Amino acid sequence: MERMRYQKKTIQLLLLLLFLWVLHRTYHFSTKKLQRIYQCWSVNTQTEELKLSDWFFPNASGLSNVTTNWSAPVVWHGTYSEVALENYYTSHKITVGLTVFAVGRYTDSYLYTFISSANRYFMAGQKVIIYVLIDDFSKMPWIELNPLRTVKVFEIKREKRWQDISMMRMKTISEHVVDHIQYEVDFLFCMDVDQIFIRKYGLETLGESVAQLHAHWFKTSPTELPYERSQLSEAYIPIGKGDFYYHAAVFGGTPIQVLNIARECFKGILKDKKNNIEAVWHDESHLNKYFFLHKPTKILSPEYCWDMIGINSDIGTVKLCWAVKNYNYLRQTGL
Ligand code: 5GW
Ligand code: MN
Repeated sequence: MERMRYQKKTIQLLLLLLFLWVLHRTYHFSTKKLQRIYQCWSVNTQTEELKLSDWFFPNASGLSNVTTNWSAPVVWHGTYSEVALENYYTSHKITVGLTVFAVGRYTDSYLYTFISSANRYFMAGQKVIIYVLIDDFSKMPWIELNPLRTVKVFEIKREKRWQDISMMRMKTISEHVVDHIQYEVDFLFCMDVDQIFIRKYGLETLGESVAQLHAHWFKTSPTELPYERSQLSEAYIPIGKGDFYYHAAVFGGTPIQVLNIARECFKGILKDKKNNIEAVWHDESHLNKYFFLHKPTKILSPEYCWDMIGINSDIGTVKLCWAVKNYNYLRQTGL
């Protein structure tokens, strides 16, 4: 009798474990998901959603054209209230992701400065996960991180053609967003490694889908922009069409939007490859086509990705700048 009861209990326990296992397989629990469910429940008790007018002041800067014709803000230094943004995000905790690729000689030349400057300036005060996609694990530099920062390193295959290194990023990014990034962060940026953060790159840059004005083309009229002009390419934009020329060195948004950007760009790249075409500026041409068809909800001024070689009176406060190619000595000077 006693033995039978014991067996019954064991079976019940096994069934319970099986049930939990099936539940876990089906729903793939993650703390981020549970947090989201909790946020949905508690949405009525929390303060309201952040409105554009709470933090964005287009007239404050004395600049013109800081709102696009589809009502997206073009964020320049001086157009936003850091205090309003920080107040809001104090009660709405977020995690921000940042992907960066380092392949071949770019690892030695740029990765250390990119990560250590991001550690200091990228989303200072917020939780950050930096995703490093590298072709050689052994080249990963040792960097001491500040609190709230995590680095996750993934090994990727090295492409033979240099054009493919930057184009295949789109495929790799989408795979990683699907596999794990979507469960880990609220916003995601994807950046080139050959850049250095030199000031706070903050909450004002976050949005559903974020595009970066290219430092060399932000004053050029649309007809002159270096879009892909061959009708045979998926990246084709007719002369006279197009809004801005965006730089592929920085783009971002929510993980789902980034997934869409990366997937669509990669689709275009593949289709062109099948037709033996390569767009004039590779992945950047396809990114420009994507943002032509799906307007970004936020645009960053060239201060957020500036080429220091150019002198320009419009550029006041540079946050991120292009690294000089082969700028290796910064590593020794310890920036
Ligand atoms: C090397 C030579 C030509 C083009 C690309 C590469 C290259 C790019 C490389 O050897 N290793 C590498 O990791 N990349 C990744 O692709 C870096 O994250 C780099 O920032 C990104 C885009 O390539 P860039 O920075 O050379 O492109 P541009 O448009 O800034 O010159
Ligand atoms: Mn670059």
